[in-house]
Amino acid sequence: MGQHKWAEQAPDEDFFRILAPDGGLVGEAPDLDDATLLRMYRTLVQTRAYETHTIRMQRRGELSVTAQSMYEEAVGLGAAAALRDGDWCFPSYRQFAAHLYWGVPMDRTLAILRGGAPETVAEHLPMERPPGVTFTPYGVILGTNVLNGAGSAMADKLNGRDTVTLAFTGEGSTSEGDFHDALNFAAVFKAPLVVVVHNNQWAISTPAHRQHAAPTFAHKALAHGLPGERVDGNDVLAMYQKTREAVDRARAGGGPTLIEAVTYRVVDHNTSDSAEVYRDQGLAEHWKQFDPRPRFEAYLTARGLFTEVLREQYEAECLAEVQAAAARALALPRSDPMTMFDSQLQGDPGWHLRLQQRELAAELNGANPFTSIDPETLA
Ligand SMILES: Cc1ncc(C[n+]2csc(CCOP(=O)(O)OP(=O)(O)O)c2C)c(N)n1
Repeated sequence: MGQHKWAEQAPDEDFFRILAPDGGLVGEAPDLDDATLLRMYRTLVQTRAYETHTIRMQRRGELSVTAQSMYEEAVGLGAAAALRDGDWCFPSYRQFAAHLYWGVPMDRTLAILRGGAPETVAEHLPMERPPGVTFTPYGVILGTNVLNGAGSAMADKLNGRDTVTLAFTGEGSTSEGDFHDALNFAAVFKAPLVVVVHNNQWAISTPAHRQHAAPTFAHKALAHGLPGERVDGNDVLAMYQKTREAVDRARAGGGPTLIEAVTYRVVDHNTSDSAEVYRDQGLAEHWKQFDPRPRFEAYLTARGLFTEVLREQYEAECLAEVQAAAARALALPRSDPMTMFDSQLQGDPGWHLRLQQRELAAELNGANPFTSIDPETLA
């Protein structure tokens, strides 16, 4: 039986943009100093080096699985650059550029991909807030980090802090109940939350038009009564500008904003996926011309900031950084799989988790988890 391939629908180009695809200015550039622009550019180079290396590590069996943001790095980067020290970021698994911009050590994200200790969310969160933006471990369970982000934003509001929370989610994840619970709650209580919908048009093998019937993902803001923006997700400056406006509004008490970042998943969903099985790869090739990096380079060139020598210098530095981080991550002890049940829930986790706990213990001891446990003993 042949595999069905969905026909794709090109997204409407009616979105906010500052840089044209060739890097020329079509809007007013945000007022960013040279050091910040170069930090943003270096993060683009760093993210690509990091992701290229993590794929190599996965192929060598050093990581279980990893997702990439290659060709869509501007979403995480532009949005996160609009935060300031003390703010929070709740990323999903496709915004490594956001982590890297704020200096989250690469070995920390590599340890998560590797199943390295520490295991629990609680252990990953620093007790003392570090300088800069605090990142939660990236959310793989779709929709949850938007809900958690809404709670975090509300906590800051109730405690009188002027902190803003940025949460990312994929366009497929907007079909999860958690996403709507979060927007509804945040809008009613004016939580200082900015939600970026990273619309790369594919939720693994489901194209956006088979997944929801609203005209755009930004329209979901209308139903919940908060501002919605649609932005060119391959334009670093546009992502920065619209997120900055949303962050400033949230900090001033104006409540949440939803931003749809329109981009395209040029690469596979993750290292366990083969996109050519379910989609026509011609469009992926087409979208490579909107790569945010040469576009930003053109802007930096016009500002007298970019040279080939600088790019080569950054590439060499970033490769050395990722190799050093990989060596540190490989040296970390593996976490004990049984600890995944600790610190997640208070009190009795309930019979179903107790069953899973015993099934895992049986499997680790070489027994068949499905025949060696009598569920009746768990009641
Ligand atoms: C609650 C939940 N259901 C299903 C999955 C399996 N899953 C992982 S990624 C994914 C698709 C997500 O697509 P999208 O939100 O568009 O994000 P993208 O990966 O394209 O960035 C699915 C269904 C999951 N992680 N969590």
